Amino acid sequence: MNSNKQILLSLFNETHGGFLSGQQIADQLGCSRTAVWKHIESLREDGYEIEAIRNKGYRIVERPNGVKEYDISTGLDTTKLGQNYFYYDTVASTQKIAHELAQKGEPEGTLVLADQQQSGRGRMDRPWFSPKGTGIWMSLILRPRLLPAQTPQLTLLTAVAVAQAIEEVTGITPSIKWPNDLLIDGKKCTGILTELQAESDQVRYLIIGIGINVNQVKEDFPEELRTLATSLKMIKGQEISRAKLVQEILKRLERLYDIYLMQGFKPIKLLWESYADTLGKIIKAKTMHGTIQGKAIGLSDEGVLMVEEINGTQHKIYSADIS
Ligand code: BT5
Repeated sequence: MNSNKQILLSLFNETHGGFLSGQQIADQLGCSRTAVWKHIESLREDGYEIEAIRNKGYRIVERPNGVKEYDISTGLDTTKLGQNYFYYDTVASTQKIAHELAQKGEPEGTLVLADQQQSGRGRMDRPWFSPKGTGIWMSLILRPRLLPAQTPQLTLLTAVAVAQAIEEVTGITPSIKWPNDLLIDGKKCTGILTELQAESDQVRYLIIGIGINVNQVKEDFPEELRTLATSLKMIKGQEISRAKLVQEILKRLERLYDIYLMQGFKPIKLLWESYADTLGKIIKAKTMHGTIQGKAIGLSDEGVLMVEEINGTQHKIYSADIS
């Protein structure tokens, strides 16, 4: 990380889109006016459009839609999540890297994010399409003191945090399809993949993978996904800042995670239900042990989906594909 660049971006942030004079920058960075000019040029090379006006100074007109370290850390409002950050241009899967880092002892809250994944994956090793520069492909390490059986609750918690963040940044309200999809207009814009390492009665660590289609247009998706998938830009009709969305997700996740650790799943369950698309509907749940058809009647207090067959038999669904 270039810390001068980060300080400079923080200074610009504080002006809320206003001008900074060359002298102000030089004073704050403790450098010469020539060095200021070099820092400005370096930001321009990173894709920042910067206006320079004599007697006024410099102003950021347009930011690149980057997710590098200083894009995420500048203005990040968390104490833990995302404070330890690993950025990559291209990886096979951020899940794989997060597992390696967790095994090496990286702390809770460590974030791995890539601009592109070449073998992004979903549940049961299904492929997750993760093209360059347009989405958010990230994995977060958590180390909660939980029983392995409680961890599906964190998938639901994550879905709420991402839904809240999307709402805050774009004004669009997604719905949650149990357990791990966020839909807009019935199409998938986000998938969540929770993986864990555990002893029999204690979680060692959890990796929460989040994939969000942010700025793709329809033609960016392969043919087989065009009827199933959507992006925030396709819905909103304008480019969305990925960094802002990542920051908002981390902030929301941290708040909900703290509430969860102190108060348990109940408050999260209520929030989840307010976004739920699945509840009250007749669904087909394809589980590892067969297919169950019935009405989705609610979530249990542990976060398990309750389905009632037409003959009144109730089932607890721990993991399934829902249609
Ligand atoms: C998921 O699986 O929805 C979890 C996806 C998690 C992806 C993140 S990205 C960061 C981290 N690193 C990884 O390698 N993974 C995580 P599942 O419910 O199994 O859904 C997979 C299915 O979604 C596929 O079979 C496709 O039908 C569909 N799909 C694939 N790519 C998609 C995309 N970009 N947008 C919408 N749907 C997609």
